[in-house]
Amino acid sequence: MNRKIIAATNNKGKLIELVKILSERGFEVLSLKQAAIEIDIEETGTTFEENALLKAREIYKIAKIPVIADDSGLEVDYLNGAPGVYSARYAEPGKRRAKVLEKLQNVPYEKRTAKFVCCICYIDENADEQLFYGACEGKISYENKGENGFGYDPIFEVREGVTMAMLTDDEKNAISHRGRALEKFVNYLQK
Ligand code: ITT
Repeated sequence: MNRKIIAATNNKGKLIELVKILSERGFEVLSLKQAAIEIDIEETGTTFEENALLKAREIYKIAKIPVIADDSGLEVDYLNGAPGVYSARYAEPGKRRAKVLEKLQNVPYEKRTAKFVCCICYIDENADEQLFYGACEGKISYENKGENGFGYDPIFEVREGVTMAMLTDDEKNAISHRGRALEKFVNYLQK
């Protein structure tokens, strides 16, 4: 199987993960840059699926070849699910993790539960649309730890004392919300 697919994202961290996971499964993944598409899509949806659909449709309209879009975020139980769908806009760049840590100051460990969620939207060569979901449960740490990954990874503990940013790429992809959603996508195509 060698299928060409455009990854409809401007997020470098996501792109690296999408390329790694999908190229290992026989896909040829093109970035927006490689597809010569320069666009900043306004995410007007209020749910992960709405935004994933919106991004995939916008790129499919331009490229007319299969597209995959990822809408994802961090849901913190103590914050009633925030930052959630607004994870990318929760605070100024570079200040988002600090904002979560500050809001959870003095919150005991057992109440720091959170999950990463991901909705993948795939549009195929016939313009058929499919959605796939993945989640990864964990806890918010008390401080940043680890250098790998991106976004909220350094404050998301997958087990006590170990953040997502302390895992290797392969370890993250095996358990992450994105890895799980993509696994479902790959299984769907193999059926
Ligand atoms: P595109 O829309 O161009 O794909 P984006 O960064 O705006 O890029 P989202 O709207 O889906 O993407 O925002 C998701 C945010 O959630 C992202 O910016 C990160 O801050 C966070 N996030 C998602 N997946 C993550 C992961 O695997 N590790 C850490 N943070 C993640």
